[in-house]
Amino acid sequence: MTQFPPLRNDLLLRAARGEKTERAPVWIMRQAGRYLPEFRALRAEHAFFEICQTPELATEITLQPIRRYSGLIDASIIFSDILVIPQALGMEVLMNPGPSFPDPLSTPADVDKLRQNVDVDKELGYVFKAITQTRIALKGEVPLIGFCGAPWTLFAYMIEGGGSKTFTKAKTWLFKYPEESKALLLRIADVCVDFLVGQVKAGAQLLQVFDSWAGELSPHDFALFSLPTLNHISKGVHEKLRQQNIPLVPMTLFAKGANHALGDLAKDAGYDVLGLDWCIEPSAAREIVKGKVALQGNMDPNVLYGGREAIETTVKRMCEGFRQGNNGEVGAWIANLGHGITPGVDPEDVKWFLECVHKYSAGH
Ligand code: 1CP
Repeated sequence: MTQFPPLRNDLLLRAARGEKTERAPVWIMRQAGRYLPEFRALRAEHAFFEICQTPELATEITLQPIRRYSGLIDASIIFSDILVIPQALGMEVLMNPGPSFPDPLSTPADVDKLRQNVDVDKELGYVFKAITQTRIALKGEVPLIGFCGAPWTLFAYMIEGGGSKTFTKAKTWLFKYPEESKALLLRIADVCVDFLVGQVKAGAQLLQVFDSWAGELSPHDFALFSLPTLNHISKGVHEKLRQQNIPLVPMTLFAKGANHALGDLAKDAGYDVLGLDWCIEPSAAREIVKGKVALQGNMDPNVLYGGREAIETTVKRMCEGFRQGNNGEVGAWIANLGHGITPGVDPEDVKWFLECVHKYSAGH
């Protein structure tokens, strides 16, 4: 493995391992993206997946928020997308402006069209290269997060052919072809395992699994279709890293909208950190997970449109909330939004959000 510059800010990793920290580490989901003028300038010159597939460009964009918010932001996340796994499975994905699949999976017979054995080094080696280059370029300023989409969320894109409001096609599969659906979900999960292990080998210091559409499933169906694949990923990653004598890295699960499952996820899903959306009070989440996992989140991203006063009041409340619960025991917490930042936010308001977290989270 490459020798990287020593890490100078380990707040994120300490909090992810459940340690109390002098203040909450903070980063922002989708922090390298369209709200940044420097991102839009580079994006105007290059197609979306061209950036993902060109390590120099992916590194540059990953570093943009780190440069702009130097000293205020505690993690970087590699610039890529969850849809690189469907691409590795042989599907065409366009970005215009949202994701679209010209040839989605219509029936279980279409699964035969997918690549049988995905060699992640061959298909996704460009992500690994970008990770290694980014770790070097970061010079140890903050840790680098690797990520992938969760099987249910990727399954939904592969069948819907893009985003959806109702998920009718993906759910038709679940309810009409449950066994075929489970088999496809596990096939995706196997690629997730190899992809995440490859990211750690390349230099990722924490891994996050995004189950963005978890909340579209009933609690029963989440437990039946998504949870087993999330367990499979955490177990598989840990096993493969151990087999190869590679130190384990913390793992975060962001199952958006699945707050009903927090207790089960904290008990034995195999993740160190659970990401929260804004639909649960931090103190209530603390009560549910006890001290078993660290928590991440959870300000409504739209508060960033509300002006400085709204941001400050909300951050202050959030900090107080994460301090409460679990009988007053302060547990580990990584400050973040409850979902990705959106394109219209003023980057100066983001700076204010970060400053407020620094100010009000002391003691975590
Ligand atoms: O034209 C553009 O520039 C496209 C905008 C964009 C960006 C900046 C897309 C298209 N993806 C990304 C980067 C991205 N996507 C990152 C980069 C690292 C970071 O800074 O965080 C990450 C982690 C993602 C993950 C991702 N992609 C998720 C999971 C997180 C979430 O927000 O729920 C999902 C669901 C996607 C799919 C996707 N890719 C892009 C868009 C617009 C979407 C969502 C579309 C939809 O609503 O279905």
